[in-house]
Amino acid sequence: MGVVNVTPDSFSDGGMYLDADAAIAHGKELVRDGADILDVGGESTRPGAEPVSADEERARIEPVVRALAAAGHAVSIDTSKLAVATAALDSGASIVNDVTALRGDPDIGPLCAERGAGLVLMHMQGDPRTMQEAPAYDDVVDDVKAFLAERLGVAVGAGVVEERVWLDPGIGFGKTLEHNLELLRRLGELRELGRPLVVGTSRKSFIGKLDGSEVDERTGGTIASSVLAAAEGAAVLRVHDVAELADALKVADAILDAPTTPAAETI
Ligand code: PMM
Repeated sequence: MGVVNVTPDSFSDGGMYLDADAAIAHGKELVRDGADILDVGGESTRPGAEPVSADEERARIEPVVRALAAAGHAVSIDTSKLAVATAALDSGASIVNDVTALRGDPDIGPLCAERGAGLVLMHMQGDPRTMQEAPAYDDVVDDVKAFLAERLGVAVGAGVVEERVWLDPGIGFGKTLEHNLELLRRLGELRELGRPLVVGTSRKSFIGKLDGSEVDERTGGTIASSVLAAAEGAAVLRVHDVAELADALKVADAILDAPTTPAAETI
């Protein structure tokens, strides 16, 4: 899953693709690099980010989703707002990536059910403005697992077909360095939920805490964490550096003599 942020302030690539044409060209490049899905987002979820209005978010993403879907690419919309999700599905997106797991706008559940859309449910403790202040868990893996099981139940209760739901531990969303490492180390336990796992470590600050890198220098840490997540059973890796990860996965697959991630059409 390649990231296409149409935002002025995402922590990793904010401002680079705010212009729709630049975002569309970037999405197409990610597909050439090996992305199976393009995750288009119009609101930054970085720690401390200010929310944007639905109208603004919609205006940012609509032309980008429309052009990329029209070019035949699978598009997910990274949003927690019903109006934005609706506009994206109307424009050809086929997956809603909701980092609030239906807590921001519960009507996204029935929307996905009605449209037959895929739905990514992600764990987050707190909200982006405050989530890194004092993250705390009894056992981070057990707590995230219980949360995802509960939200999967909510989605299915809203009519979403279980087979269309993917689950994400939300690396960096209300987690300390140790929480992130523990989740990645014990990712296999989340597979017991029976749904494909999405993992997004790309350029996140826990990498900088480990190797001292700035946000634009985190490709190595992104690749290491993503390949290990794949080896632990992640089905979808959400990254900015698609070409580098695609190469790394080819090598990992050859060594393990098995595909680390399943073919997109089988997920
Ligand atoms: N991370 C970000 C945004 N959306 N969605 C999912 N499902 N999982 C993630 O880990 C995730 C996400 C933050 O990264 P960005 O600001 O680079 O987009």
